[in-house]
Amino acid sequence: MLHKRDKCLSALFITGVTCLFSSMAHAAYEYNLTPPASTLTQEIFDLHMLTTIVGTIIMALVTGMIIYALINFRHAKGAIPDQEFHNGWFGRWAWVLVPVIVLSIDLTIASSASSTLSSVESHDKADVTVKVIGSQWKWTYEYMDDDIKIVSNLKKLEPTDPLYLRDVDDPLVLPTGKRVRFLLTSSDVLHNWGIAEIVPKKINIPGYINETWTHITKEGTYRGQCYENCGTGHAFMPAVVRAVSPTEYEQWKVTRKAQQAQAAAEASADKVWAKAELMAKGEAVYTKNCLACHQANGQGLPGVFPALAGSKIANNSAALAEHIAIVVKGKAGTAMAAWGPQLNDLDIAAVVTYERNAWGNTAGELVQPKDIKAAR
Ligand code: HEC
Ligand SMILES: [Cu+2]
Repeated sequence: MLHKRDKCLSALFITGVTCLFSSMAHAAYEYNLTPPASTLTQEIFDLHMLTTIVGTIIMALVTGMIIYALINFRHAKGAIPDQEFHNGWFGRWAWVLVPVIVLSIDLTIASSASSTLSSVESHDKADVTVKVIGSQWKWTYEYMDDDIKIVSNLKKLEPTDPLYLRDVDDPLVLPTGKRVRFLLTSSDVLHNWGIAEIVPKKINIPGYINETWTHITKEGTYRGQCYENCGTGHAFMPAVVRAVSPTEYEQWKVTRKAQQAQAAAEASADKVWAKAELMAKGEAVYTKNCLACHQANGQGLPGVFPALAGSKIANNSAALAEHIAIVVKGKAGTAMAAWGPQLNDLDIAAVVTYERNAWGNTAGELVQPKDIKAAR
């Protein structure tokens, strides 16, 4: 017959084991870290596996010894504590052996960890350098050796879509098999860029450059997000990288540069645009850059972002200059950024025209690229 205390102990043990296994069942769909797709994240992954395995073995040994002792040396079985333990050879050497074992395990992990850490912090020469700029609430990527700039905005998807809040309109494109350096910074508040499969996250600090790197080993699309709570739109700035073969990357660069050159030529031509053209372009520019704050219906968010529908600037014929000025130069100390450096004359002319004619606004003017050029 079981002693009362033993009954208690076995009940506790069974509850513990049941809890452990039921929580494992819940997490069955995701046991481990995201599978790595770069040399650096592979190193980090291996270090994680090493520590997990060492930890698991130690846990199994210690738990096993405790359980063994609980069962075999229990009072009910008539066990008597060994008063002479410290006088035997094992009792004497245990005080030396235990720290030696612990230290050697520590040093195994530490040497691996310090070599991984020095890889993370390495500044070797890179084949491609990309400046990653965080801003509320999007990522801008500038290729430092090529005249290419990508603005990655959240792609609007239905909540039922598997990629809801995880996809962008224009992802960062990178080659596999090349060393890529990232220079991280921010144009407003703290952001934090990283993508688990290919690059550890690092913080984006305004006025400061942080550096990290990758060497992607597998083609594919990799997704991360902003990891620093950066305001109300924090959840709406996913980071997406499309990794392609070096040849495909070279082709992509050529096409991309041609597209950019065409857009720039279009924007700088002293062409007079018709209302329909400006409105269509303006809506696209608005959706991409302004909608996150001023909202699709132009109503903004009361108390945070002003409504543009019926606004005393956007819907007032006397305030056209003011409207252009706030879009080009922004408003210091508020979330309204200067769009002058980010958008070309045509984009700004189009979006201002759009705002003055959409959502029931009747200010009505058509703004042309030359008006923006004059206001810069
Ligand atoms: C990050 C949020 C944010 C984004 C994105 C943004 N704005 Fe604003 N905008 C603001 C805030 C905040 C103000 C109010 C500034 C102030 O206090 O006067 C503002 C003010 C304005 C105003 C003046 C409205 C009024 O009645 O006072 C206009 C016009 C405007 N924004 C146009 C734009 C355009 C065009 C874009 C896109 C190219 C844009 N905004 C993108 C936050 C934003
Ligand atoms: Cu952010």
